[in-house]
Amino acid sequence: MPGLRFPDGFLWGTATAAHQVEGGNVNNDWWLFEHDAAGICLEPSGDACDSWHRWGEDLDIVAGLGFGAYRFSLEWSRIEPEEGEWSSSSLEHYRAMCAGCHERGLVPIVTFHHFTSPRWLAARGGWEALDAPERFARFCEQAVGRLGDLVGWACTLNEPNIVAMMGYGYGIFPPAVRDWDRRLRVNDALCRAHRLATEALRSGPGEFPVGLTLSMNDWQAVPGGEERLAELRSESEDVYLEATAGDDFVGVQTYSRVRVDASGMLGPEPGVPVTQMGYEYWPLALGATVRRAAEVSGLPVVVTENGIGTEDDDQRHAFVTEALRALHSCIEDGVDVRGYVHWSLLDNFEWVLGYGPTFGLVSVDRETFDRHPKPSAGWLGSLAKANELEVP
Ligand code: GCO
Repeated sequence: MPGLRFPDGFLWGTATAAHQVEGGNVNNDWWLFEHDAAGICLEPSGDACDSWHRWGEDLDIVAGLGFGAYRFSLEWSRIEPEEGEWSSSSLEHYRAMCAGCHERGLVPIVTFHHFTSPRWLAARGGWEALDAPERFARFCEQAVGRLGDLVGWACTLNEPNIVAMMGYGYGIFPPAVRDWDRRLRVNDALCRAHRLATEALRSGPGEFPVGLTLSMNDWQAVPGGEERLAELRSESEDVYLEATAGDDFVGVQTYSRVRVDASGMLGPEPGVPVTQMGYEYWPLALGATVRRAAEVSGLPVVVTENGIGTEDDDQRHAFVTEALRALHSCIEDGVDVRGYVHWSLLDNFEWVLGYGPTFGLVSVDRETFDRHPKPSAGWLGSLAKANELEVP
């Protein structure tokens, strides 16, 4: 049977994030949070995947598998270790990563903030500091000044909705605040940070698409849950989708669906398998969120994260196959989808849960840091190279 072909020039990549793979990120709010004796982190990030030193090996794997893009993030606390103090060597490190992508035929998709903030900003109130958006924009200006000519795509903020919800609403990310009003105010601060950062990135060297990435769920109301669903989705997604006005794309990051009744979010439906994260196994969610992001924002969409925490690589293969079929259906219906970036390249530090959940196409020996591609890595890389999904 003919396969499902994706548009010419479709971007196929895989993703990581600085704090989850580099190791030794001691100068940010997450390092402090991980070492809080009264905290909830199962284990510290420690050396992570030692990608601060092994990034060349990572890029070799990405290119060797057949992908055309690599998404990674800059660690703000390395580049600006103290307020207004800039590390030239850290900027050169990330410039070498961008150049290394180009040398291997990979488009660098650079995320400027992936959950972690410098200790000095956290000490001043984090995203509640009145000038936090301006400090972030200044960091983006400094970074793009050194990297802009090599950036392929730029993501200003990774999942700002999660930063606000988990850090200021549920209190399970730094600064562990549980105050819904403060969470809503941080939404506004992050939307402003995105706007100022976008201006800074566009003012620097280089020409590249700019957008934010958003954690999006396939929201489904059980009878009577419609109004509550609209409320929850509005404060966690729509407020950010509306802030993308004028952007070049919106990054959609989807893992599952969420059912809602009149009182709020429901747990997994009995009988539906769940993944290592406790999410329902729901690959079709990607089609729903891509359609909604395009509809609300009116922008081209890049899937900047999709994947599954599972120890069963065959399940990962099946999950991604169904997610890509749903994505292809969006494209057939006219949705402007520019790429698919799989989360993640490596099994890595999954925040509060530590190294338990395994999202990687490649496993990493926790002692030697040796990389071991799983069968799904070769399958997805070959699919990327062919730009076609074989239909079983
Ligand atoms: C997120 C982050 C990633 C996670 C991934 C799996 O969406 O939370 O972008 O850092 O590791 O989503 O949970």
